[in-house]
Amino acid sequence: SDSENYDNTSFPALKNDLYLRAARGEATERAPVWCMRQAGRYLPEFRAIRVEHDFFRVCRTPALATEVTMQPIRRYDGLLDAAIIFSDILVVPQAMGLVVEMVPGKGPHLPDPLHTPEDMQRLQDLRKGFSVDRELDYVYKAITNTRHALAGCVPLLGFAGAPWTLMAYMVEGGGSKTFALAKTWLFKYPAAAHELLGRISAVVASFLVGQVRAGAQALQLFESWAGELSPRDFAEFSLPYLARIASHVKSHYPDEPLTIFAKGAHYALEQLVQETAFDVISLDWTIEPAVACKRVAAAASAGATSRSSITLQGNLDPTLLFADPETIRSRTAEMCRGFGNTPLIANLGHGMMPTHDPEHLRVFLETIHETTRAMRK
Ligand code: 1CP
Repeated sequence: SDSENYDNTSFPALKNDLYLRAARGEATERAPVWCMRQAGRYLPEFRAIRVEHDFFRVCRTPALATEVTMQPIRRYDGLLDAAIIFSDILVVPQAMGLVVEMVPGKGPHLPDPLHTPEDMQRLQDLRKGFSVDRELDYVYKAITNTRHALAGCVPLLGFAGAPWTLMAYMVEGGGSKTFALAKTWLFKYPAAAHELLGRISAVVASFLVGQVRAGAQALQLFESWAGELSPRDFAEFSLPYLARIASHVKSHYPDEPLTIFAKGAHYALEQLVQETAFDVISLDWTIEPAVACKRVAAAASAGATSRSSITLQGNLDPTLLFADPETIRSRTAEMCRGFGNTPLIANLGHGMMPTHDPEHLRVFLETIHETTRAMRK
């Protein structure tokens, strides 16, 4: 039954809509739960696939991307409330013309990054015939195929990297401790930085619209390196692009739930509520749930376009999954209580790590189910 199906005009009916209802701010009988990087190297079944196939080969082969996306859904049978399509945020810089390699045990490596603004000439240009839909069609095919494989058991999430985070990789050539090169661009070549961020934004916006067309039932934008920016620079170099992308997607698909994960930027919670169209704000673990709930509620009612609700997502420190099961249970329950009655999509505050024990993730998932069900009785 691993035959491929790229028909995006009719999909199996959705059986578990907890994630979608929570994202819309509706009351649910328990909080839905999923985990960033829920497919990946902490799973032996994923490592087995990676022994035989290069990372981007998996992304580009719909049958393999579907298989890897399904692995955590199968293993945690009934415990996960969403699947996230297997891909990477670096597929966008790759589509824009940069070489991206995935170095085992290290992460993404761009051998020829953007050194100066002149290097932007090497990038594919939407004004000169570059087609996002053609270059990234393999992601759309993986999404459509996975929607059929899921058979409606949980919704499928699409995603993309946010402009500042993608720019950071495109200038640094990989991960970084200080992001000195990428931040130097912001301060030394602000006009070129804005041009680059604008060009990335246009690609990301159209990529996200294409993912919805292909079958993604909700989307998450990852601004993973937001916390490297000062609040002032986040306001200049990140927030306007996040807002632009969200309104572009909403102009095509007003009902599509959108999540923003701006890691390290909880100083900007109010701005995210008041100045963007995201439905869900994903929190890292450096803010207390109760504090986030209070601030977000206040911002929502005080905003110019006061919003009926904001859903929060998060936010257990992923490192807690290295603790013993009792500690995982008590700290997860504590987290759930911290969110109180605020619409919640339970998650970690960042992704799963390769050294996590899959059974410890199970403890987290079970605790979310039990605790939030009991809280809502
Ligand atoms: O469940 C899933 O695994 C979904 C697919 C997924 C997603 C949503 C992968 C697979 N990567 C991502 C997003 C992603 N990729 C982000 C945003 C989320 C986050 O902040 O964690 C970022 C920053 C990346 C870049 C990236 N890709 C890194 C981080 C490196 C750094 O700078 O610290 C790494 C290690 C990768 C490789 C990667 N992507 C995904 C997997 C499973 C892996 C492991 C690589 C391998 O198998 O060799």
